[in-house]
Amino acid sequence: MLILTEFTLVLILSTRLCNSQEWKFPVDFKFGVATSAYQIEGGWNADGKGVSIWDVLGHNRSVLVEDGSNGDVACDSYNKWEEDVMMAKNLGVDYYRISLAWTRILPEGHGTKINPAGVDYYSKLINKLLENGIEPVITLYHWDLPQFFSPLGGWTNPVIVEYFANYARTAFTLFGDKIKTWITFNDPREICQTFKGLVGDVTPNFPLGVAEYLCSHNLLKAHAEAYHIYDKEFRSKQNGKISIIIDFSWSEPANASNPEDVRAAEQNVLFDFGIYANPILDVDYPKGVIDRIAERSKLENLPESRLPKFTLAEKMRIKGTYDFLGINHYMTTYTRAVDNRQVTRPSIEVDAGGERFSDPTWEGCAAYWIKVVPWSLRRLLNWIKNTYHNPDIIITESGYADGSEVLEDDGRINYYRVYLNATLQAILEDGVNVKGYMAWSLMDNYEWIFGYTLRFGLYHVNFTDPNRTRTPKKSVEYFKNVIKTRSIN
Ligand code: GBH
Repeated sequence: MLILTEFTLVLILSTRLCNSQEWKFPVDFKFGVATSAYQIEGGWNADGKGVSIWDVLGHNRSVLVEDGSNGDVACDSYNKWEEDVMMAKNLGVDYYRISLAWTRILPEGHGTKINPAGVDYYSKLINKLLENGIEPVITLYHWDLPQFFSPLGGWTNPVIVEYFANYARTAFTLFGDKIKTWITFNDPREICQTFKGLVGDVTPNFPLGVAEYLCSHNLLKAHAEAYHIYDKEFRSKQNGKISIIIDFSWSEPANASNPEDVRAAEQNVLFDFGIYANPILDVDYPKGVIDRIAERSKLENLPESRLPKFTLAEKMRIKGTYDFLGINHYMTTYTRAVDNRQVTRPSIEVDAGGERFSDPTWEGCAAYWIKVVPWSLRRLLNWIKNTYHNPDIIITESGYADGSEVLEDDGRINYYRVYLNATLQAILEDGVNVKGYMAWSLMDNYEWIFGYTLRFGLYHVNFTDPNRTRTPKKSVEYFKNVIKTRSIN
């Protein structure tokens, strides 16, 4: 029996390796590269652009940034966009995913005063991409909130829902005739958990364990409003698709035969991912999240749960607001169950519970949170398939960081090789509907609070050169070849 099993395994493996005809990306599978506005554009106040919370952080509180830098110039894509398009074209990608700077379109963040130079910038970029056979994928919100909303509490204030809806409608009106794939938000988890719905440092009295949930609540409503606006006012003329991107960090039970660890890992998945995905792909927050926060709130002697409640009408308005699901994936941890019934200062981390750690044998990279653990991508794709009726999925970000100016980036090549292979396994062996894969990133860029210390690019950018010269790294040839042959080598 054992011999037979091994034999079968050898057979499967050799079929997979030898019969490369089979081990290929399906014909409708698309490849892409991704960037975001604040991370590449620069031109922070060019031609009438308004100020965002990241402009303010970069100017006034750059002590929070690893190298004290900001995105004032970044990759200077505000001027060098044509070169960016040529780089994407050289790779042979189907998609180039960019984000719009809200403050370039509506400098005040609100109202109807549109900045024509901003519209012109994105129109030129979109047209150039289309001329070169590349589909622009547009993210409306990749973290650069107009500063106007900051004193109001950013995403923790429900007034933001209407303002975002206004911005979304403006973007659909301006660019929708050329855009087939829209994304409302990039990574609610980062917006609401890492940055607490605002950005940067939070005061010692900041209401953690409340703010994160207010942010999620408003963000989900804003997403749903944008979806319905598109659906009702634009879809019939513009024929595009719209969805959200949710960051998925996978938690694996420390000991899979210990039910407590299994439960703790599942709870982490619900707090990291399900809390944003479930209201959209199923209905309401996951039961595990609702029950856990209610239980903790009771322990804290609160009259009601810290998790806000959706009305039935709100639940139905959010349910189903996706045409596919966007996933960013970087992080894997093990989770071990710990006794955390004691009352401490509330936060989403404490609510999520468990203790996370990584396996010291996992290969790392310059970004401490990224480990090369490709089976975790396959697991989370299967988790989505099984939990949410096998939706169409686009992996909208996946990538690897170097901490120095490496051009022979073999670590990155290996990363893409094994993660693309895990994607193929999920598609061909598990039947997950993955429709695309976008590398983060087209080029080295401003990595938020890590400044320019982490380099995620397929192309190197020289940040000390006023020209911001781009140079292909070795991974360009690799990724290009994957796209050309539609197979991994
Ligand atoms: C993506 O999100 C972002 O969409 C993209 O903009 C970014 O460039 C890319 O990741 C690479 O990081 O010390 O608390 O800041 C993933 C978000 C952001 C997750 C940084 C881990 C570090 C933890 N990542 N974060 S913290």
